[in-house]
Amino acid sequence: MATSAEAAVAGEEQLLQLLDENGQRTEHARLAAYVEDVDAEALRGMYRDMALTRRFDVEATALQRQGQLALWVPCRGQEAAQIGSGLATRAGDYIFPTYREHGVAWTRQVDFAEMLRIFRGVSNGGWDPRENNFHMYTMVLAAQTLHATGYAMGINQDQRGWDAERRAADGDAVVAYFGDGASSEGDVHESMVFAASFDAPIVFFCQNNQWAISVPFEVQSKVPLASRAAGYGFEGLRVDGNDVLACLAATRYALDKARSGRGPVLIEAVTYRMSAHTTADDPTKYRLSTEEESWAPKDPLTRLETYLRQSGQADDAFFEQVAADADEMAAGVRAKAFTFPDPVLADSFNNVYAEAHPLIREESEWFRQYEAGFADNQTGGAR
Ligand SMILES: Cc1ncc(C[n+]2csc(CCOP(=O)(O)OP(=O)(O)O)c2C)c(N)n1
Repeated sequence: MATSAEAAVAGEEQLLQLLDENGQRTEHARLAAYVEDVDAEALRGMYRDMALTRRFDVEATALQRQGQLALWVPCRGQEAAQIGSGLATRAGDYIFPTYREHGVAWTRQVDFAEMLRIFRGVSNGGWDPRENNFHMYTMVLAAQTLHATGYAMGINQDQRGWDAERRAADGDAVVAYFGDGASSEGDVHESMVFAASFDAPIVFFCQNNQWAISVPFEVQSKVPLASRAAGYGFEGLRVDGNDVLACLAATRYALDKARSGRGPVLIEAVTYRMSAHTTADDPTKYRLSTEEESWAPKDPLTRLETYLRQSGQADDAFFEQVAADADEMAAGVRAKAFTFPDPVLADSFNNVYAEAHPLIREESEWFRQYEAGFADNQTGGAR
């Protein structure tokens, strides 16, 4: 019989699933309890959230191609992992995203258009993280996992003296999102050691989309990422990341466990990045179209649509309405993006430190003089 390590190497660890790729419900004794309340309306809502996220992604990609955004980071294919996990959170929970979590942002009521500010280059952020407990995007891989663990340890301080029952009912938790590539960063390791040592209320949610730009998953890890959790002394779950119901159930379970003081959980959502890494990337240079095609039948939207139709929980009229709403949303996002004012350069200097700093003041003055040098040219004056 294979040892657990050998089984992990062979990728035999169980993939948790509630909705298979043919759109059929599957039984799962452990997860089922976490989606008992999900009725037809909730399922339609999840479909709608995924469809709007995909439509937003298409619109943002088009805006980048038209020169209106400096860059776009598509999330096509990862909608179930994002909507399922995002919907599992409570308002008081705090989310630390990477840079691709547009669907999670949507579940936290962050306005889609506001999310374009950073990619249009008019802001270093785009939204106020305190309004929705949804942190700024983090471009430095895995840095946010340290912030997230620190925040979760802070929650422990705030909730000191609370018993497990009160924590479960009223306690807060943290979700840290990162990718399979980021899992190779030392920051993730340090975050997990601290989180385990202090039973920090945190769920590490890794979207394993198989590629870290051009580096395949096999180079990041010899074992499924979920199995790494055991090395830190906490639980790891390997979930079908294209199954929105399984992602919802697994994240609800993990958040319950973490917030009630029973330690962190690592979720590895096995999914696929169907688009390019960013609009600056060309995946045809490093992966085969046959691989991309092999993931198409697992599409998270298609499988939920199949299930909703076959079980009579949604009809043509519903899907037509969602498509129309999505087009209307996309037009609104586009129109709003054009209204963003140009950034004030002085702010870039003023926002580096909370208080005045002599070096920044010096650099700011140098830049002011540098810019003033162009004024003569513009007015045609002599230099
Ligand atoms: C510390 C650091 N190293 C390298 C990079 C360059 N970089 C940007 S995205 C990326 C790949 C990330 O892959 P993964 O974590 O799997 O996330 P994905 O983009 O696939 O969602 C790399 C290497 C970076 N942003 N930060």
